[in-house]
Amino acid sequence: MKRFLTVDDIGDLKAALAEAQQVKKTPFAWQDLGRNKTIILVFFNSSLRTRLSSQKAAQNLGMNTMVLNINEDSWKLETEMGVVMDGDKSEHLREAIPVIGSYCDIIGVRSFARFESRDFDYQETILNQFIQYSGRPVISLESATRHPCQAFADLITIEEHKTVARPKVVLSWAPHPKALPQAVPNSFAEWMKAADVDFVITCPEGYDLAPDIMQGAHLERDQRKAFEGADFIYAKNWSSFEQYGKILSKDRSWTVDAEHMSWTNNAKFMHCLPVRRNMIVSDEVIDSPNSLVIPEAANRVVSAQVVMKRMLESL
Ligand code: AN0
Ligand code: CP
Repeated sequence: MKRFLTVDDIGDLKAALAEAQQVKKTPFAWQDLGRNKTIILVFFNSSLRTRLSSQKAAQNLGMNTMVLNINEDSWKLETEMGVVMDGDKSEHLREAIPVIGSYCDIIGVRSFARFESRDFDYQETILNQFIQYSGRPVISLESATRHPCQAFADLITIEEHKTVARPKVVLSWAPHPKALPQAVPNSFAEWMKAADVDFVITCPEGYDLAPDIMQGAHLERDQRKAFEGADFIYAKNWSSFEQYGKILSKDRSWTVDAEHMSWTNNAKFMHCLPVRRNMIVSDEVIDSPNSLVIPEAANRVVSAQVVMKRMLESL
């Protein structure tokens, strides 16, 4: 595996899930695979889970890990091509990326949507530069439009907790005070469409995801109807794709509370975290026995380890 950005990069999902089960059962079985290998994790944005689960996954595989927080530990980086660098940016990505590549065998990058230009974000300008100039396999640790390590962990969690062969999985928009990227819902939708589940998206007008993401997903505008018979509720806020990066609603009637959950088939509650309590989900729902947020986060080690293992195997 040379890159991990979308669901297409993982190949057959059944095989990936079987591998995830193996990795979870015997996490230290591949300690030799990563010996004398190094992964560098580059963060343009904050992280708790991605940072720690990636480090843990690398450690389980016997790899060395280095973490670079751009703007905090390093020079401020210029990302535009062809500019006169007379501002506050001391170094260009064009040099920084191959230098980082020269110190490691695998690179992980987190670079969120910037919301300055939909084209810049949706063309994955930053991530593609890492792919093009590093000479190393690249893992997306949440790019402008995708969060594949999260979606893979979500799929593993659904597989572990489902009680019917083909569960109904609902991705529900929920309110949030700040404009958030579409990366998590994009990836979740992409992975659920590829998985053996009945997948429904519910969101207010103006919050439809990109057309290629919506295509093949069942959209139900009425949140209550969407929740009826659901086995899994996956809540997430995202900003508008149409009116790119805008907050069009903070309607708290979309907050997932006990009444919302009463419409479901005793559904399990999921969220990628970090979550704002009583905005996205009420205390009683996230604290209930049906909440999977902690095992879901724990599975981030498993998804990251499968990806890194496959990359090490193809070095
Ligand atoms: C980010 C997002 O919504 O993309 C990261 C989620 C994993 N969330 C926040 O910035 C709160
Ligand atoms: N879910 C997730 O990616 O969390 P962090 O932003 O803390 O890494």
